[in-house]
Amino acid sequence: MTESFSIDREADAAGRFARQASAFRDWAAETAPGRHHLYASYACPWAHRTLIVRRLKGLEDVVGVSFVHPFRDERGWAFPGGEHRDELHDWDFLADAYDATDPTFEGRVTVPVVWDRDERRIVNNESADIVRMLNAWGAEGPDLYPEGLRDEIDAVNELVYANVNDGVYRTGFAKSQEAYEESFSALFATLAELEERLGSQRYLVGDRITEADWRLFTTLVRFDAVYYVHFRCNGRRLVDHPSLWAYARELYQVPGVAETVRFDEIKRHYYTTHDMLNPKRIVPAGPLDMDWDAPHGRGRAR
Ligand SMILES: N[C@@H](CCC(=O)N[C@@H](CS)C(=O)NCC(=O)O)C(=O)O
Repeated sequence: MTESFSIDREADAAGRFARQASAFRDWAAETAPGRHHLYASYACPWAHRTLIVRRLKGLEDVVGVSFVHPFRDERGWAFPGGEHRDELHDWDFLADAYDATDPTFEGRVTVPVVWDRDERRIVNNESADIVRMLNAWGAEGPDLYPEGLRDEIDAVNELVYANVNDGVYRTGFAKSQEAYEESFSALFATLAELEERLGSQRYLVGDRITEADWRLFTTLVRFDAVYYVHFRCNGRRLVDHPSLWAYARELYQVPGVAETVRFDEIKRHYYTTHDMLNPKRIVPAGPLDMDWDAPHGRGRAR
């Protein structure tokens, strides 16, 4: 067993969780039906972005997808069968894709991954790149990274990534009280800032939904079910932020998006996979008070 499969998490000397950099960052400017295949997990917020963009850009018949099982042990993401099988190679583990691409790869095996069937290798395993490739490949649906808004989208992404997307992980995987409090404060300060912003505008950037919104959404949708409890992000719940909660419901209700949200897999993954946080692997039954289909009321002038 290599070190790369350790379940424990990396941390710096002060106990701060440090996410590894993605290893495969090639850019595929175009695709052809069946050429690229996505490896994803319904549980993972980074993979979730790519599933949403694949759906919204009408790429479901162009880019195939295989789903890993939500439970992950020291062998990494697996394809035990049924709904969770590798549609292309019948591999047992996602590590096989990394191995086939670079036998010397020693990092953590992560989702999402875009596999190139012609070149028989991973092209890219960084969700930020993958959403942009999918956005460029898909002829349908809105442009999620429009030319004139790119600087502003990049700026919002940076804040949301550091303090919210990665922030919940840094809070949950902190190995010291100081590291925990540092990311906890940044997380809730940023959520307060976003709450205010979304009180006066409908979306994060401009007057339309962009990739910035989907990148925030996949963390928000997991917040009360997982991060509030499992990662000790218990400052406030999503439902305690009226604008953010209505905004998240609006995004959830965009046609096609709800089908990408699998609360069963999300909860099962987090609560059964991180034994250092939840050794008995009991999956909390709540929340019981969130109606994602309730009217969001975001269309009104503000
Ligand atoms: N920067 C990567 C991060 C992906 C990532 O960390 N994915 C997690 C799942 S939520 C993973 O596969 N973790 C496996 C592991 O750490 O062993 C991206 O955005 O694509």
